[in-house]
Amino acid sequence: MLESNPLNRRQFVQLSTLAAGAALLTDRAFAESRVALPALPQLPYAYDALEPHFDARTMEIHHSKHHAAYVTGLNGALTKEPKFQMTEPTAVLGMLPTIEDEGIRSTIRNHGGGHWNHTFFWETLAPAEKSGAPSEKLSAAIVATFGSMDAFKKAFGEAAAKRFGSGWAWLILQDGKLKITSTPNQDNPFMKGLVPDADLGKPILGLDVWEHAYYLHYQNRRADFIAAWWNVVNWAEVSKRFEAKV
Ligand code: MN3
Repeated sequence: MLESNPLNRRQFVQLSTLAAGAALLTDRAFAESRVALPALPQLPYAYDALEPHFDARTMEIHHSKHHAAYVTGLNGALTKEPKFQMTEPTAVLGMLPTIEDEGIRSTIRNHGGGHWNHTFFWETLAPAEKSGAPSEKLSAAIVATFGSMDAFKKAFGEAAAKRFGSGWAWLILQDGKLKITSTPNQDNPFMKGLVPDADLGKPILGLDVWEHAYYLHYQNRRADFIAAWWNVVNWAEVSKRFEAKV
């Protein structure tokens, strides 16, 4: 009996302590071996850096409330679908049709799309004085495809204005060619098999035309918001995406 033998009892206690320590180490190693769940990215500029085109209050709510809610929703679904926890968000979105559970599929579509789209959006914005211009290669491709920079802006603006309700307008690369398209809700142009009336391709530039992106400052004037947005496009980043071509 352990209780009747101090030596054995001491050994037992030592062994138990070792076993408990080993279990904790295993748990920690297991937790660390997994890719961390997506987190809300920091913006590469201050909330007021895009004034007066994008006001600070809208930027703060858009990032710290709307985008944060997409991250929370996505992580809730990923916790229920452990096979995707090791996978990059872009790849998860490409695999949406393979997710059998409809509730999890639609949560990852909406919240994963929201997280991806907003992360992409923030990176393609810059303070007006740093907006710059498309690279020579991108500029040449825009002129070759749309006739001129103004014609491109007009066509993109029309796609953004025409998107009924909430959604996005996109400039994509499809088979190496530039194309303008638009998606509803938080869908995007690489959600294979899910966006029947949108062109699929690699997004180069995207504009959020959900009312939450502009309503505080522009109210119902979506056209004014679109016109203002051109002042804060990060053309260096957009050009980099175009030239990466993957
Ligand atoms: Mn948004």
